[in-house]
Amino acid sequence: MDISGMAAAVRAGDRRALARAVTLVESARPDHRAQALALLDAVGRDRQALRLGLSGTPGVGKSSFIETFGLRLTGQGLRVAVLAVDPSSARSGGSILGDKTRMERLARDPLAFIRPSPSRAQMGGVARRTREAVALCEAAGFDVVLIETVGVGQSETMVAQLCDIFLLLMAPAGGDELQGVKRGIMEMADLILVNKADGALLSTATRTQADYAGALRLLRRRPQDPDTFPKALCVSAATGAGIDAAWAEIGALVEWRRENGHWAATRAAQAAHWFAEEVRQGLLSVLDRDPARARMARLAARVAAGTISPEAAAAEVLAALGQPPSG
Ligand SMILES: Nc1nc2c(ncn2[C@@H]2O[C@H](COP(=O)(O)OP(=O)(O)OP(=O)(O)O)[C@@H](O)[C@H]2O)c(=O)[nH]1
Ligand SMILES: [Mg+2]
Repeated sequence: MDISGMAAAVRAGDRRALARAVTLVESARPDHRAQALALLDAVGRDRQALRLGLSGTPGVGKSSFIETFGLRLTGQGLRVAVLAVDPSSARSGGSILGDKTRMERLARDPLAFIRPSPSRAQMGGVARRTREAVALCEAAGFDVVLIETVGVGQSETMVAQLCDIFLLLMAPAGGDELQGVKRGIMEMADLILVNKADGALLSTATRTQADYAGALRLLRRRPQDPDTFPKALCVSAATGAGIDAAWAEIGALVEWRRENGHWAATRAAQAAHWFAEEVRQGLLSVLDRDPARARMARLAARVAAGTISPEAAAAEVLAALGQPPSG
């Protein structure tokens, strides 16, 4: 494969080259891995996009929002990349079909690039693939990279760790449902967007937005926020209401964070996090390969049979890896 040619094409913003490049970083083949690292090195890290995370439960309107919001941005001449991150088990075939039709216009827009999530369930692999896909989109000169994830499990925490601004899309709901929103997820949000604020749902959406605004005020203040953030707003992916206001709020928050050093500090902290995480994953992967894997299987049988204690068996595996038992 001509890596330097591919790198040049990605840097020139060629979307087909970008699609091939993302396929390369997604590949699990060891020879592809080496090429992927060479490619990432060749495209450089000198360009930055605004990384927007977007999360929300199935059916809340993520795809519809991305279509409306993305078209609004491309309408201003901005180049928008959309990456989806989903633990594959959370995806039904129906939603993938739904995505295609709900983002049809954005998918055809020459200023947009849409990449559905790969069918790989393992979270560590997905996190790395997404980070590398983001880096490729930045190298390709995209202004905004939207990272979408469905609101289940660890994928939200992962996306929050790799975006500059985290948007939480919510449905209009009664007070009881609001109680059910996990605090940890609320704490990650920079903006809560109550979608479907249109037609018969408008008044419920407005009440829901006020409820979330109240709930956000009860959370501990974060250093990376100006006084008025995090915020809750109403939007409608269907009518476009509130979409410009949401973009303006994002812009204001980005500007404040840049001026106050939080933008760079957050990116630095995220890089440190992923560095440690890669080391951790790399160490853990040793256990999935022989000889450790075979040794563990042998010892597991003895542990189950009660002929060796779990602790002694673990110490034996660690010793074989040259590690003292952990204290
Ligand atoms: N009234 C109204 N309906 C909406 C709006 N946005 C989305 N919907 C509808 O809500 C349903 C789900 O929308 P999607 O955009 O597919 O939602 P999603 O969050 O991408 O769903 P998954 O991909 O399954 O997680 C569809 O029937 C949409 O037409 C909105 O702003 N107003
Ligand atoms: Mg969708």
